[in-house]
Amino acid sequence: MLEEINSPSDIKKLSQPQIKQLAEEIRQKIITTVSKNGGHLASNLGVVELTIALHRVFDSPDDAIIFDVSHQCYAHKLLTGRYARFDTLRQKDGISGFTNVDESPHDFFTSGHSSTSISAALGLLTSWNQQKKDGKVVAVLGDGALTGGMAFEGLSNAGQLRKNLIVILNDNQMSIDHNTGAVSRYLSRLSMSKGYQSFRYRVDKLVERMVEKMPSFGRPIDKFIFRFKRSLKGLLLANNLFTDLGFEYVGPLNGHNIPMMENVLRKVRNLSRPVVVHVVTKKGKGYEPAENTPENFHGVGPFDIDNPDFDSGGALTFTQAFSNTILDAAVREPKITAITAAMAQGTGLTEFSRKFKERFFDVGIAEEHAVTFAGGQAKGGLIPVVCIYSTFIQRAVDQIIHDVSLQNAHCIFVLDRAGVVPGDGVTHQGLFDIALFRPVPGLKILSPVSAADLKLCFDYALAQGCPVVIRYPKAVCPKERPEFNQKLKEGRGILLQTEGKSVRNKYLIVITGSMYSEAQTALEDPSVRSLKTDLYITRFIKPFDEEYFVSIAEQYKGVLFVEDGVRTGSLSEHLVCTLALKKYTRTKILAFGDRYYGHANREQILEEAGLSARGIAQALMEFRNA
Ligand SMILES: Cc1ncc(C[n+]2csc(CCOP(=O)(O)OP(=O)(O)O)c2C)c(N)n1
Repeated sequence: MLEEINSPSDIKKLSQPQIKQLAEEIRQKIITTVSKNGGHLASNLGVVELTIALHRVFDSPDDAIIFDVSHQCYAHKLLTGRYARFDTLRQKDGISGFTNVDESPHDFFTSGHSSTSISAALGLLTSWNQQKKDGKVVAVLGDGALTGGMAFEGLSNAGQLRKNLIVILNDNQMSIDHNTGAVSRYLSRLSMSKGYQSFRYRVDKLVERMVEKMPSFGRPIDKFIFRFKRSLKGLLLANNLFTDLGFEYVGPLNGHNIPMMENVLRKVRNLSRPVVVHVVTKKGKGYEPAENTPENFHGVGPFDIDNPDFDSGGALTFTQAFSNTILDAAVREPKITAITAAMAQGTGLTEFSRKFKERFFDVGIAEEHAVTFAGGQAKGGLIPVVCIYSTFIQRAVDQIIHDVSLQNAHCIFVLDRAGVVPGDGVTHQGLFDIALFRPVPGLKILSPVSAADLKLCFDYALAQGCPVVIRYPKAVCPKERPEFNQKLKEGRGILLQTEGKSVRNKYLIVITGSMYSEAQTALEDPSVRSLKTDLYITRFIKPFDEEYFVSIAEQYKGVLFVEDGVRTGSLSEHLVCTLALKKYTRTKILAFGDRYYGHANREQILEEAGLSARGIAQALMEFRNA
């Protein structure tokens, strides 16, 4: 049946038994595709019925459905004409794992970062209203996304503007891991009150009837009556957070009961005020392993459906290397705390959270708060280690400048997924951190090359009295070399020399730590090998010992810079200028261009940007031939 669905209008005519079958087909399609391509499984399985109900009641794209983060948009994609391409999910030139404005008119926002849907939806609705365009706007966000401050900024503004914004709160009590924080506890209390909704309805009716019997005396009295109604209702039933902010509130509803949800959605469609529809769903619904441990099926690589097993096969990743590093360090240094913004597993903090419970803080999807909270902890004498993906720290640039660096607070920022991020696409690449943080005074930035180097960098960061950023990629650590164990010298890198030629006849490749494997592979290319090229691993992005570097670099026949970040604002660009001021101009830069890079695997993304092993070898050859 799913094959026949080309647009949401095709599902509007289906009977309820057909709809049930459709939901089952969507689930199977999601499970088989994600098992092959990887992707977000548990979140998508949880919203199949909700997505069907939304598309039966609303008329996308005349109405807009905006998914928060949008990692849960697979059923939406399958119902909006992307079934035929669904097998290409997250693959190069295939469809994205998130909503993407370039992909379909049904995707109103290119999303990937959390807690933005209410603001985006409210802006769209305001725009449509001002242009007298009909059309309803729905924001779908999870209870995890509701822990993000931006969601509350949006709610506050929506409560004030009083437009018919429809907010669907998809409450599965899970963020990636179990949701944390007071907001999460609050939602649990709401969803436990089973008879609440019908009670609320009866009280509403009763109050309306009482007020109708009162005579009208014009505007001031109307205002008084409105307040009277509110307080009477407030006396008879507890208002909740949403009603207090000016929203109607409906729920909690069973998010797997399509007819019931359709019924409610049809009613809220025509309200003249903002409304929150609180829907309770089961993350991972329909696939037992994901229902049992949804945290293991949030974002996954390919897996065997009958026997899922996510063992990395023994290869040490940077994430695991960091996990070991912080565990060791925390035993030695009791002042260390670890802070995550809902990414304990992804950043390698699960073990830390078990062993050092009282020193571990999952603050929810609240990167800005995480950073300022760390600033406060540091000022109080602790050494907070804030673990956030490079792409998500973008949110907290001001907090790093204002609340940490300006205070010279001794915080350590560990940026996982720096550089190229496979699979997730434009919203998740970690290409901006160097350019964003290099200009910040008082901040040190390190880019370790291996697991041993990561440990050295971490120990160095612990010994500083100032903020330090450590960035590394989503990748397996390269094989150790004795040089990687060299003690850190502030601002200086690691020089790996080839033998056989004088420096004047050699080329130098200068890399950020994450580019070591590709540079090394390039150097093994037979044509490049004959060039006798040396490698300088910068280790430090900042501070950088320029004098020392220039004294080395200017001896070479040419210097090729390879940096896994955007070129504008890069370290490479700065060093090329530094060398040029010394009248040395035989330089070339390989870095990411002034555009966004989509979903593909690491090699493909690097290839596209010219930074693959092949790209490096080619640049070196062209350089020589120039
Ligand atoms: C700013 C930001 N921080 C972190 C993430 C990583 N992340 C993706 S989904 C997710 C959990 C979302 O939970 P919820 O909104 O409840 O949706 P569910 O997956 O449970 O449906 C997190 C933390 C993100 N996308 N954006």
